Amino acid sequence: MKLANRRTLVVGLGVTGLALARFLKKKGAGVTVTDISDRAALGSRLAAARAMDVRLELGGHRPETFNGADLIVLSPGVPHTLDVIASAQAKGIPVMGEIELAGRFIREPIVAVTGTNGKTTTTALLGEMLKKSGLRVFVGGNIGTPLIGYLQEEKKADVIVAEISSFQLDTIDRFRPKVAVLLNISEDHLDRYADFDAYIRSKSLIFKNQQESDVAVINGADAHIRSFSRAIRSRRFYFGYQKDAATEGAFIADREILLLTKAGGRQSLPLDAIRLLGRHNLENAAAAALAALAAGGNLAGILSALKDFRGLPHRLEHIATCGKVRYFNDSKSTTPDSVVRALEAFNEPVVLIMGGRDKGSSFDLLKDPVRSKVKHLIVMGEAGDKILAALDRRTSAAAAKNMQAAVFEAARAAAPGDVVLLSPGCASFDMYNNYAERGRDFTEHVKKL
Ligand code: UMA
Repeated sequence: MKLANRRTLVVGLGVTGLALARFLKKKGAGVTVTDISDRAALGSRLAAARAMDVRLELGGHRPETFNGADLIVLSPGVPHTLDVIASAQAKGIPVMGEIELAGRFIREPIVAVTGTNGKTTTTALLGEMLKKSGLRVFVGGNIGTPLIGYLQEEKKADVIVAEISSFQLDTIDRFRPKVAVLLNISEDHLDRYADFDAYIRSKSLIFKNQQESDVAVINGADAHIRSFSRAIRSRRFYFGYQKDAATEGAFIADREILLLTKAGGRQSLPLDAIRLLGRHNLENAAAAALAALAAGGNLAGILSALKDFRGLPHRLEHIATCGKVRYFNDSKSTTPDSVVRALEAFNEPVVLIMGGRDKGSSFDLLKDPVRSKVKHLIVMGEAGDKILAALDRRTSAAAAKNMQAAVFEAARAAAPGDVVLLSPGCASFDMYNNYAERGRDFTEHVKKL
């Protein structure tokens, strides 16, 4: 793909936009970066872009700029359905996302991980498994380091592990991962997609360009994934709790994860080697192990990574024990389904803090788990009333105006032996810049107890 002297337009000046501008400049392209935000909101990203000597068009997107480009590259947070983009595309101007552009230049095999929940944990764990198997690994994508950044690195990798979001999949064309992992699908981002089916279609795109020689790692019990899995061309490995003798994959049993292949191969990972909490994390571990084997990892490396991996911040993170009450920060939980998974990790009574900005999901699936596990529910943020309306009226519940009040109320309601869990099931943007800020706020108030 020739980029030298082409007029390229980067849309969005976040971490992706900056990495794109750097890459395109190095390739000799003319680069304009446009962002809907104004200078004041862009802060240090503006200074970084200025240092790169690119044309900047801020505070809005001008149709003339889009129509005058030879190539438009989108950041994941920019909906590809924007009028300015659609009309440039209608004029024949190529439009692609960062992942597609990176995929055109990366020569190493890519292992791509997607799913509604668990993709960051699985990506990080998989990266460790491959590293401990002796491979040189680059880990990037939605996890925080744009994939295109790999092309600027001096050090070359044997394999690329990429967390891929549905937003990133929406703008692929030829992107073809050697191994593609789809963990699960539940309602999410319904504020950006027309409906749930459109979101499912977006997730299925991870397999779109795979061929027979590639590998798909799929959740065998997920009905949404099953609805299209027969159409996948690559070799399918299933993971989950249901053992199916006819399939290759990972079966989670009482004491071990069994890795089974059609050729009769049978390897075992003892569950007591896994430090992560919750059933969902056993699924993540099983998926990561299968993907690691498919990408050239070995059992010793997989086991060693499982033994060392203690999870990521803001994901069922044990932050303190106070008065024999254990406090967990699960701020990364931004969907109702992830709250259900977090609750499954505990046998103790839970005081649950939920709420934030609603992404259009239904909270109905929380009714039974909350009734059986939650002794007191505290809601906060914009979605508070919607959550309460979806739950059993008999649930003991209160509303809190901010995190400090929520933590105070949780400490009051909890008895020795209970768990206090922040698992919001919503986005954070009504009160915070991101989920990490929300998790840190929770942690600070808990530490003050
Ligand atoms: N913008 C426009 N026009 C628009 C919309 C946005 O110019 O119509 C601008 C914004 O003003 C902002 C910039 O775009 O300045 C931000 O771009 P971005 O939202 O793509 O953010 P990045 O900083 O580039 O981060 C993105 C991912 N963000 C999103 O998908 C929303 C990061 O995932 C990812 O880590 C990073 O690229 C590197 O790949 C974050 C995320 O929340 C963690 N992802 C979602 C999730 O996990 O659920 C999908």
